[in-house]
Amino acid sequence: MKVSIFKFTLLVTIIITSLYSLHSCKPRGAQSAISGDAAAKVYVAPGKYDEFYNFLSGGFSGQMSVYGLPSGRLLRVIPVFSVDPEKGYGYSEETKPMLNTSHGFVPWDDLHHPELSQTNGEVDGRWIFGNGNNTPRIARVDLKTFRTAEIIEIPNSAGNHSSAFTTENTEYVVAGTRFSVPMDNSNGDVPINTYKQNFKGTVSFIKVDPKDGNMSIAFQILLPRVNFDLSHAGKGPSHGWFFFSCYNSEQANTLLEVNASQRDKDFIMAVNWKKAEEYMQQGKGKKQTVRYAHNKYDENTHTATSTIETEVTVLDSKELPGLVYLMPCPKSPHGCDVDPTGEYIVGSGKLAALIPVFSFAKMQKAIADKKFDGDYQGIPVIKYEEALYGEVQKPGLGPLHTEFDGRGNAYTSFFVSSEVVKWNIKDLKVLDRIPTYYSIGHLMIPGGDSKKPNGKYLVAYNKITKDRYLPTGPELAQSAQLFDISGDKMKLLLDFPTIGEPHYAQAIAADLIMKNSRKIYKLEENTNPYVSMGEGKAKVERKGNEIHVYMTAIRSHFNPDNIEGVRMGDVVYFHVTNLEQDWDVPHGFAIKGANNAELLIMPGETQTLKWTPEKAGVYPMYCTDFCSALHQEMQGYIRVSVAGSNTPLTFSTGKTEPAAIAENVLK
Ligand code: K7E
Ligand code: CUA
Repeated sequence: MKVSIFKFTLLVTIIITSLYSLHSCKPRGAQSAISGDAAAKVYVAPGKYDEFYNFLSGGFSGQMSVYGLPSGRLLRVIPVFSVDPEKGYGYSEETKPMLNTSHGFVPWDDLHHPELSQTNGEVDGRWIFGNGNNTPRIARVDLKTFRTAEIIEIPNSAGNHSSAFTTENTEYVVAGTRFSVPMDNSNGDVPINTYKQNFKGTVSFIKVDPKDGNMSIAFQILLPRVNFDLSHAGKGPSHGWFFFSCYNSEQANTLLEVNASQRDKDFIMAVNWKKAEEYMQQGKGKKQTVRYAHNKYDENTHTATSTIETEVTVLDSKELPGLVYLMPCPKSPHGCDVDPTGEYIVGSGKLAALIPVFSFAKMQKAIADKKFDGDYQGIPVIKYEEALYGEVQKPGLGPLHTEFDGRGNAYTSFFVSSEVVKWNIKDLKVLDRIPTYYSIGHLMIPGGDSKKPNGKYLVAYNKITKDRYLPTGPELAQSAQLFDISGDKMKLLLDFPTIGEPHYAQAIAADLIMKNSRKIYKLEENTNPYVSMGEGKAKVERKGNEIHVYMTAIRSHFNPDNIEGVRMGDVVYFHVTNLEQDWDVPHGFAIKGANNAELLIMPGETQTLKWTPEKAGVYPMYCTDFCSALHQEMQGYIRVSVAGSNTPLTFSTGKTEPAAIAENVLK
């Protein structure tokens, strides 16, 4: 047994290594492959706007980054699952609750798949969702503000990878567990090798409120113990269904590299979520006690709240006929992509030498005619040929993901052979192929997983950069590559470096977002309990050993900017309100020695920095964002006295003698 495992590993290693080495040296003609007019096609003149917003996941950075296309210019990094000292996200008192989980404050995650909200199967520019792959979560980013508005944790799950994909009217976004695990409400203290007795899989459907985007877990489906990898919703005729790729149907709990690559086929799982809704209405869901965090950011209080929820409703796929079916799919499927018509479902087996394309209509007929090949852990398995539309033969090596151009063509990324392959969905013929530098993961066409792709550009997100840029030590930025796909042949236009490790990305026409983009927060709508509505409202208050500084910031001073009477043992809260009402005039706030980041406060907003001084002395504070010609003058001091001192609590701006003395200390 041991010997055969090692032989197998060796074989795989030899294959992968030899394939990889083919592509780790620069292919000849890499430069000449770029045509002379490429530069003109990506040139966006100074002051002109890009045509598309491109939202990239940051992978292990936990953030999303926003680039313009076709220029490849970086426009913004949106903090989602990771703290961001640049913006004070996760450092200010107002934003800390966004990163709360059932495990407490988690300052990081691994974000893989951004997905834009859709209306009638088209991207609509309201929100973009993203998955937390480590501590399972889904985030919703509001595209009016480019800020994370909500994060919901997923119970009974570990490694939320097949997420955050949406249905055609954003009825649901989904989450599927990458790892099968013991359920949260069961005793998890079991031997790992009792996987087959004690571990289970789940997928979760998260309802999205069409008015405000608020998320809630509608139901979870209890499933066979496999690993759920990726997913996509049906659309058009297949609306009402959701498709998930699964690997490890071998149910291995160790050395998956070998042990989960034994079977010839794993599965694409088809979930009838309309049926699930019916079962929910019939009361077939079972309530389970769980714990998960649900965090929301309020735009008027500029404050996040975190609530721990304690219940989830579970539908057991084994007991509820018609809810879930499996389609065999060769071999270790990764991507699971549905074409714009909703009829074709493309599975990409990482170790398969072909791409299977399933037909939704055939799948429905097979179900009606009960063309099953028995069951797998109690779930009916549809016969492969009965659901199969056809196979793309010899497309390349290591297929991962597929996007569509809306003209009947599919584009699949091949990690091992490091290329994008264009093929026709109807006749399954390969039409074109183009190398990527190097080892592409995801690829993206604007709207490429929706009903209406914009088939002008394709971007490849590559895993390995090697010699594409100036060397920067052992680690290099990941590399994206922009291709023109408007003609018969794909053409490379541009390379651009990216942040973190982008997995999936999405793009949308700029005008769908620009017109709604928010410029300021209106001061009169600010309901933060610690707001100072004007300079006259600035004050300092003592509450026991807490000092609350109600501070204002306006070009180019803070009010107050001299504070005395803080004592050792006090905890100081700076509640800074930016009184500006002009676009693009944030003020920053930082104080010497704070074990924290800065605040970066938008016009009309209030944010709070918590500071515990560690010894008596005078501490400078200043504005960190260059806001005016006298930005450098935007500074002040806080005096901290020894514990028990009787220095009165005073505060002022522009007075050499402290004028205002806090009332509760005067008496
Ligand atoms: Cu292929 Cu997380 Cu979408 Cu990466 S996954 S590439
Ligand atoms: Cu305010 Cu610089």
